[in-house]
Amino acid sequence: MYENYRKDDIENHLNKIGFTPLDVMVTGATGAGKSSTLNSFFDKTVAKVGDGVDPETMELDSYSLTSKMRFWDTPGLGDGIQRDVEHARKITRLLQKTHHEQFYFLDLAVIIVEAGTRDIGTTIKLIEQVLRGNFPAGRVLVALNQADFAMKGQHWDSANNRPDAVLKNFLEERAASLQRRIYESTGMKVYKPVYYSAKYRYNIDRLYDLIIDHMPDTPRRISEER
Ligand SMILES: Nc1nc2c(ncn2[C@@H]2O[C@H](COP(=O)(O)OP(=O)(O)OP(=O)(O)O)[C@@H](O)[C@H]2O)c(=O)[nH]1
Ligand SMILES: [Mg+2]
Repeated sequence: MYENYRKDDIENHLNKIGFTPLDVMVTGATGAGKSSTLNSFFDKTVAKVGDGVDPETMELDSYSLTSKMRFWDTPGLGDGIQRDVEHARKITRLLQKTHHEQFYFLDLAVIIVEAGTRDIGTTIKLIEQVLRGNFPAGRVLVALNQADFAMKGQHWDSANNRPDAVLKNFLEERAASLQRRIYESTGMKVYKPVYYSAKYRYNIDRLYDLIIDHMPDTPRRISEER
């Protein structure tokens, strides 16, 4: 479904960068729905989804959507102190990976946050301890998943596969508050998060738009960053 979506926009951007594919890391707290989100992009099961009890993704896995765009699934933080240390180390290694010691490998990072929780401690920790210092702020995007369950399943209009007016309002406010809280806690300015449901494939195109609209047009040259 997304193989041909905004193909020209993607190609034009990537021509400016000068190489392909665009490497996008998907990150966030455990259980936020990173793997489910990737499955929605691909319209099939590519990444293993958890049963909601134990954390599922333990390693880094990459999936190419087209020859132009590649996604990296990562293990979520918030799953115990020792595991968090190991997972943070894996993610950091990916963030520091380079092409020919000239360019950094990753172009963008997307942080997935559960729409139904006000607890963004793990997200803040991820930004402060892993992303900040290893990755430029302008390349970090934030998205709220599980839009269907943000009010514990209430106000989800399942007949039309979308939130009703009450839930929509709630999600809008959540997005604005998340953007503000990230800035207050970390000093990082992010674009207003989009909200979507990986489970019901609601607004998946909005998430894809967020990525396409904020694709960088320069490579991350090592010498320029540090
Ligand atoms: N209601 C609802 N549930 C979802 C949605 N997306 C994911 N889930 C559920 O949330 C749980 C965790 O999903 P995963 O995709 O495994 O989450 P993850 O972020 O990859 O988790 P880790 O790999 O442990 O870091 C699973 O039970 C999913 O079915 C959604 O949009 N709506
Ligand atoms: Mg996972």
